[in-house]
Amino acid sequence: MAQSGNSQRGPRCIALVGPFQSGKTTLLEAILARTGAIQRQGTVEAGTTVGDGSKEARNHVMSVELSVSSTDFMGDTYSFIDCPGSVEFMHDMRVALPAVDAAVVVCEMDDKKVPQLQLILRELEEQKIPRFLFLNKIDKADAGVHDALSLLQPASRNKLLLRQLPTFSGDIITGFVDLALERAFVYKEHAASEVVPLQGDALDREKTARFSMLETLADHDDELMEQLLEDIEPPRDKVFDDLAKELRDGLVCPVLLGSATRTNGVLRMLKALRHESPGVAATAKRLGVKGGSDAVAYVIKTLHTAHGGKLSIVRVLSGTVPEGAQLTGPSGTADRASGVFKVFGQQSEKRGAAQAGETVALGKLDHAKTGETLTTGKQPLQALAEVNAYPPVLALGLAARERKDDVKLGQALNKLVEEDPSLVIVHNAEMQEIIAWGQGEMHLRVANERLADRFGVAIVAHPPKVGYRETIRKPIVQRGRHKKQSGGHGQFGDVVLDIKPLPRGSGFKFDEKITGGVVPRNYIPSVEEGVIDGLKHGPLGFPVVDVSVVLIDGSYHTVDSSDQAFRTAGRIGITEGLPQCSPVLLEPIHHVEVVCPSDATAKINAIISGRRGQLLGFDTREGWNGWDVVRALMPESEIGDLIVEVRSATAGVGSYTFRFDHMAELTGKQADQIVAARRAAE
Ligand SMILES: Nc1nc2c(ncn2[C@@H]2O[C@H](COP(=O)(O)OP(=O)(O)OP(=O)(O)O)[C@@H](O)[C@H]2O)c(=O)[nH]1
Ligand SMILES: [Mg+2]
Repeated sequence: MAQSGNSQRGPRCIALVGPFQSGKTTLLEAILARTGAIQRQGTVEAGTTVGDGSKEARNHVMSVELSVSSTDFMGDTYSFIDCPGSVEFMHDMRVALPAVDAAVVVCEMDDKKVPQLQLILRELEEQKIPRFLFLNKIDKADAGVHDALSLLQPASRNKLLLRQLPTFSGDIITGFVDLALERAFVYKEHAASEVVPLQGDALDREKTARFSMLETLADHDDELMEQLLEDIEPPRDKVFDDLAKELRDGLVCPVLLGSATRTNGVLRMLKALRHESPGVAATAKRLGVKGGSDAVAYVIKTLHTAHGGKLSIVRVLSGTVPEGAQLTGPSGTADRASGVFKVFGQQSEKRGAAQAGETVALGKLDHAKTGETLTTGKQPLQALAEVNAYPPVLALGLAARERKDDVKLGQALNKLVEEDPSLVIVHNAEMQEIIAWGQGEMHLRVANERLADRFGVAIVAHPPKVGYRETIRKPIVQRGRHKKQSGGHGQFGDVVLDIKPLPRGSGFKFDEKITGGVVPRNYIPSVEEGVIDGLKHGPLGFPVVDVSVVLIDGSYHTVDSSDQAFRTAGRIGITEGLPQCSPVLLEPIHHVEVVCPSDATAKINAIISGRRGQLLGFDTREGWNGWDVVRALMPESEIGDLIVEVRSATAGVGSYTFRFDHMAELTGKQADQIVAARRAAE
């Protein structure tokens, strides 16, 4: 077996991914303890893990951003990217994936977490990332592993391939047989498993399971298929080569067993990575990196630390990045790397040049953004991957608690978005508010905490304002007259406006039918401006739409008339006219598409109906086994926190997108309340 010679594949970069709370951070801790990078294995409960080192992660006892830690194992360096499991923080994982050699998908035998597993596997499948499944929490497993595989298989597009067979003492899994090595082990808590003889019943089960593993491999290897048919025992090297090749080509997903808290199965997993996961050369090839004398690096993550300034965590895909390297980004601008750092959770330690395969942090690359490809060459490189954040689903209005912090808030938000582009900041001029759009409740909460703790800006948050409008239902002809005699020069403007409602969605139309020059031509644009001024704030307190105004009559004064006077007259005319036109409130209605696992569809329908939604129907979600898409029309005011209910009805995986559809009249008690609230606010 090819036990040696793996260092030719160089430093590895491995993502730890998987459903929420499946044990990724704990597994990283076990890996770091097992490889001697830390003396004692910490726990997430005690807040002592390397992976969840940030203040926000500790506070919430969950991962809220990715975290990188490097360690050495059997002569090679491995950088592990501990990714958050929550759907709300998935962008960190998605944008880091292009640079990794392989992913370890940490999962559980839990049917409730299968849709989330499917979501994550889908990302890996689409990005063509070789992946292992690490079936964690085996210490408390109560289902058979075969049941687990049939439970998990629907989440994966490629075949799950059981690499290890559990062995039991009573109902408790006490060890495993490695089906490739054909060797039996018993777990030792926080120590290497012990090899035991493979015999009796375990041997029989091993033969069956091994045969089924080989059959799966043989689906893609004719020679192996022949050997199986002819009852020839394939050489062990061939089995390992097939495992490595089929993993790399995305044909199979090997499944390993273990317990992160007990450090069981961790060494086996590391060995599987060592022997079977591709190295940086294969990853560079997958991404289409052309080797040459210039170094190429991919930015996995951007951090603005409280003290050290900006750090860009990169994977070097080819060449060498020395301290002080000039790195050119896609825009063609070059920055000088001020320091090359080894990263270990929250710690970064200065080190020398980084070689191909290594994952390090680079200091002060002012222009570098997450997901970009940098080069030591002069010419910018094409993007190796393009990972756009999912559209955000929840909005929050933000303001600095103290006015003096306004500028600081703006700067802090820029940095926050640079760290996490799945957060979108919108400056809404009409509403005069800053809106933070995020991936969910926790995502926005963590953003606020970062603003306060790391950037020192205390925030007051409020629900974002709904884009209400108003219109009229009846026409009127209204005079607007402005006359002022103050001191010398007076002001005079006089207009007659024919105000009429227009069909929904028409906006505002202005026209004139002036004859005989009763309003001189040059003043007419000012009349229109005055009308527009008046429409900004209708009788109910909102901008007025779907109105036609025709200037039909008026009068002027040779000395006292002016643009300003006619503008004022126009505003007076519309402002006095509108309240007599039976004004009515309009609310924005959006077309909403909710995606959810099919077993939650009925619940989603109920949620939509409960929020004044009009169901348009549902279909199976194209390309998604076991998922539906529900379409509806919903008022904007009801969409506000829709995601919170959708997530809780779908074990965290449901989501939605929306786009504006139309404005609809809103009357009755609800409208009265909105108008009253608006008046009170003014
Ligand atoms: N029984 C048992 N519990 C485990 C095991 N691994 C992790 N846990 C527990 O599972 C919970 C979640 O562990 P984490 O390591 O934070 O899981 P995670 O996947 O990093 O969570 P997120 O990053 O927030 O998605 C903790 O309570 C762990 O103690 C295991 O092997 N066995
Ligand atoms: Mg975690």
